[in-house]
Amino acid sequence: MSRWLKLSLVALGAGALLSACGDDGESPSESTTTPARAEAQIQGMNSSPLSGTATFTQTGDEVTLTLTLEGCPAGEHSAHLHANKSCDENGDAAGGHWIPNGEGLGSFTCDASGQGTQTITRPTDVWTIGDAGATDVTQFSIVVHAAADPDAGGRIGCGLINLE
Ligand SMILES: [Cu+2]
Repeated sequence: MSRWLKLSLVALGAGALLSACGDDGESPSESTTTPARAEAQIQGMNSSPLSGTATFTQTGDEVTLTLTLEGCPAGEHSAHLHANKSCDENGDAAGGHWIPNGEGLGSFTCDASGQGTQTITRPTDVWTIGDAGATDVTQFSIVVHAAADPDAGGRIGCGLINLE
């Protein structure tokens, strides 16, 4: 979080410098805005004690997802972006995968203390944050499964991806 803040401040500083040096020829351009950020609070589904956070941050032309879980059954799990932005009905309302047969976030392991993390980076061709385009992750949900891919098993966690 503090690293993010630092980066943002640096970006702001650079922006200020640029505008200070530039002549005002270029209208208030798309002001190389503060990089977008989105977050999902993962809640346990189907009586799982799982909880956690999925954070998407954009740096340049890449978006990085950091998934941090607690209360996660020890062993291998998988997660995906699902097409519907809903976690109703124990996560079933999230529907199928966004991008059929795709947008798996890989398999990862939760340790004996119930903690697990996964970090994935995709180019902005695939993921964007809050631009309302077809690749905008804030129109989806993230679902954590009981087992690893490809037979991911039941839905033990779900969160709605919201713009921060
Ligand atoms: Cu899934």
